[in-house]
Amino acid sequence: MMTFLLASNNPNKLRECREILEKDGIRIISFKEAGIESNPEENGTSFKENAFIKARAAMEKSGLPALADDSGIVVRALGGAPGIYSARYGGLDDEGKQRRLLLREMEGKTDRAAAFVASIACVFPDGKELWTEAECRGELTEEERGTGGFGYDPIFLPAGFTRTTAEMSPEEKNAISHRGKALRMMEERLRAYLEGEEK
Ligand code: ITT
Repeated sequence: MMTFLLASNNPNKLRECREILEKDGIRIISFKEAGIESNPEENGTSFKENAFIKARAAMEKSGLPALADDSGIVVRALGGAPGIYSARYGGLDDEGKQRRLLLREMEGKTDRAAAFVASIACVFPDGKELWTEAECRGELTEEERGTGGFGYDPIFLPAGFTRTTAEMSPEEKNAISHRGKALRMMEERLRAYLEGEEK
């Protein structure tokens, strides 16, 4: 059994990471289950830097291999905003208010291209570090649709689909999402690394 601490305070990320990774001997535990708290300042300038800040802090506090997800939505017509600031877009901490602000900022814009990005860092107590990143391209809707998922899902339409990620089942979203893709790549890297270690 491989146990990883998920360095996240976002319950929706914890749920999705479990849905995607927990099989074939991989187990994810939360901060609560590990009995620690960690909320380092995410002062990096990229998704990658922030993912490593969170994973390293959690590994140091717990002594466990730690996985972190830093993610967000990148909107072309807004020069890449909200990007790494997605969780506190406009200084707002309410996901509904963030979505309404984003739709307002996009009013009248014909270029609605957007992408979700997920950067996954894994840090082991022996200092080994692994990293993967993936995106899910699509566009912003004009209004909210669906009640599944979290964050910006009700206003994100993945390319080639007619439903938002909030109108999809968890399985459908995970099959195409930024987080699903990046975590499946991480799983391959982890298994290869751990197999190599045993030899
Ligand atoms: P942790 O840092 O504790 O993991 P967080 O929510 O603050 O939690 P981030 O800084 O990585 O995490 O911000 C990610 C934000 O991007 C998240 O709060 C959502 O607003 C948005 N986001 C990321 N993935 C998403 C998804 O799959 N669906 C909808 N919105 C998403």
